[in-house]
Amino acid sequence: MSTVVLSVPDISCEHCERAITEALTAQPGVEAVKVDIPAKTVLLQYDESKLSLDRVRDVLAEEEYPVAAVHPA
Ligand SMILES: [Cu+2]
Repeated sequence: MSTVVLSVPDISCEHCERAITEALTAQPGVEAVKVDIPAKTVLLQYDESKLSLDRVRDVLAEEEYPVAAVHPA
């Protein structure tokens, strides 16, 4: 299991939180998603054998929330 913090500058409200949470939890291997609206970050816990960070970036880009940076948690 890996945990990362994604910086997503376009997060602004609870709608963003819901859209991101739903998009990520629909992916295989996602264990936990926690959106921090004021910090504009997403804490993501996932199984790296089932999901790649490239895929995570693609999923969020499709939702119009591009990932600006990825930090180890
Ligand atoms: Cu929003």
